[in-house]
Amino acid sequence: MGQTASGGLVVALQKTMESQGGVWIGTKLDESISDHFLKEYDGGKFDRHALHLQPSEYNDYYLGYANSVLWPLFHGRTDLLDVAHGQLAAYASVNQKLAEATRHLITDDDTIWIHDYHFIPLASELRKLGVQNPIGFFLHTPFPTTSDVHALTHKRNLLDWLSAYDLVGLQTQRDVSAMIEVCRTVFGGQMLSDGRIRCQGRDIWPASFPIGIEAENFRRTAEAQKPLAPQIASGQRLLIGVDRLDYSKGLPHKFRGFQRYLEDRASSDSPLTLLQIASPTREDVEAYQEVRRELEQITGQVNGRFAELGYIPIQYIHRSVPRDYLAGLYRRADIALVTPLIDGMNLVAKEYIAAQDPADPGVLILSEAAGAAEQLKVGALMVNPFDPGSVSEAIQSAASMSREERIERHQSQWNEIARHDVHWWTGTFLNSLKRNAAQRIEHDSILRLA
Ligand code: ADQ
Repeated sequence: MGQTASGGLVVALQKTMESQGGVWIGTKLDESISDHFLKEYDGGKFDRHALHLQPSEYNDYYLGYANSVLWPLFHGRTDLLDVAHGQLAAYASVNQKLAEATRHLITDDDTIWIHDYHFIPLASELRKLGVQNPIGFFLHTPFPTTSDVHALTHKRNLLDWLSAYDLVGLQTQRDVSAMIEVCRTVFGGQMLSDGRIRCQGRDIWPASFPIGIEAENFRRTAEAQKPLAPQIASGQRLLIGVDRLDYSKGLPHKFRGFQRYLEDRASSDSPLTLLQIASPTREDVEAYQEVRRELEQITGQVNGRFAELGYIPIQYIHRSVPRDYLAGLYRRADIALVTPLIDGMNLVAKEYIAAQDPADPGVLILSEAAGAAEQLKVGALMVNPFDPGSVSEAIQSAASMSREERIERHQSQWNEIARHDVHWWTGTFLNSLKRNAAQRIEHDSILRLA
């Protein structure tokens, strides 16, 4: 680790692993190797292992099938699919090798929890090696719609891979509905009364577990931060955005929405500054380079048009920042602009709520397309991220909202994220997983006796 984590999965799982212990296994590019090996790392409070990948596998498996096929597909961007020969084979083979390399680490009483779209086939590979332990899967991204799944050449794989799990965890009810629809229309599946979907003699067991943050802890971190006066002028009203620089986060749309606000606002109002912190991500993939170029261009245009002496409309910072500093920035910001075009959950929305001073909180502007909308829509100002007018209106409402209304909205959001925090998420997922696995094992033993 060592660096500042700026991916939602890593941020969430780090907390889970620190409190529960266990072994965290992943993959890692290693340009010096000609064969696979599993290496142990010092994980601090838990054990870490990584399967080292050769550059060609990293290209075809990680940058290729995982991030140029599955990621865009799961985010409704089939226009960005970059399908190349050998990617699917590399994806299947890395998962198979990971199963083989880790088989010896698994003891009878272990529970196995596999995360995200890079490793969907892993349970099926482990089952082939005789692993009978409870195996759960959690998808951090949205589940694709039926029309998007049709863009996959080998769709049947999804059924084979997902049905090897005792539980498939999804972020939202929207995702569960999408999965049911895909199973029904693509695989001819039927819902069973206990929530399973039976497709061609196989069962998939989906349920939603909205991922949370360490809310109390994050609140305390934000509270403990010294005022950020040297960096941000004291009277400056601030909008904050914090995102990986990913096309799903809709950063160019956000900047155009902010531009519309600058055009629409009354000239008597002192304008807000948008502080956008965008961490670099997957920079080897062409689609990411494009979104970065676009963002730099819009920033230049907006600042060129609206900047004045002592006022820069957009401060765009293209790097990760330490988490405690981030917590302080959230607390300092009057408004958060969380406007992904689509998102599994979006932890930034929850971090912003947690960081606020309950007696004088800021306002969350949230995209209707973020998974977090299912939990936070009551307190947030909801926007259509594709419509600059919708974003502009929300900024104006947030900027003029009374303290009483801000407190009331914040209170309901805080109650939600404090109750459904990352520990709740881990506990409910693992309990459901163990229950389902026990049911499978009992069912299998009845079949053997019959
Ligand atoms: P991400 O797409 O990475 O996660 P998100 O949920 O917003 O998105 O999490 C990003 C995390 O990284 C947050 O904790 C944020 O604070 C941090 N971060 C982002 N930019 C940063 C920066 N510049 N500096 C420091 N920290 C930064 C995926 C899915 C999401 C889902 C999560 C968790 O795409 O939909 O919410 O997993 O399941």
